[in-house]
Amino acid sequence: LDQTIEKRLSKWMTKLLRHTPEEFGLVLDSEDGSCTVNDLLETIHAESEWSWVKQEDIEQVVRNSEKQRFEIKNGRIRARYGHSHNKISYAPGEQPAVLYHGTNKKALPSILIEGLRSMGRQYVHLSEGTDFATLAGSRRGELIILKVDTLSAAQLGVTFYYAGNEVWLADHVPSESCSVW
Ligand code: HQG
Repeated sequence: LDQTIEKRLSKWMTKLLRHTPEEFGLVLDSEDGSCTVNDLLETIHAESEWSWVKQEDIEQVVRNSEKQRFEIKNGRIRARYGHSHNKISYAPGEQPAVLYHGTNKKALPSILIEGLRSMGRQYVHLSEGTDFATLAGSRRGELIILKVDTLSAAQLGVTFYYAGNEVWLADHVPSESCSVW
């Protein structure tokens, strides 16, 4: 796969595994959001422009995703984070004392009032380091990195879930636990 096709296939897989599987007749496990690689392949093939895709192409997309968006285990594949559609259950984890969230200048005033909300996704996305936060926040204007004091958030009732690859998720993070980095 050349890089352009790889990126387009990755977006198509993202749509299926994070956002609107049912629109394409794909059923994801209600707990972990996975399906068999075979079911995904069949669904991908239903669009004629993608009828040529092979399992190894999917594996290439999974392997090359710089953010490790997908995970394959025992013949099943899922998006690790980013879902708008089904709410995946993750095991709660022992989160680091500080996590980061990348956002933009325009969103800041509202975040400082309401805290971080999951908006169109199922969870707020946080990361252990600032690289992932920088990638996320740079997508929509002037980058702002917020530092989240997870102990204070936990005291306010927040549970953090680990999605892998340094990515942590939460339902909501109160503004009291956020500060500009
Ligand atoms: C902001 C992509 C106003 C929040 C990324 C963000 C990430 C608020 C936007 C992953 C707010 C939601 C997730 C509030 C939060 N008022 N704005 N109270 N609370 N926001 O895309 O975290 O490439 O749903 O700061 O790189 O940006 O798709 O979340 O700006 O890793 O794999 O509302 O998705 O990864 O935007 O991105 P999103 P996100 P992929």
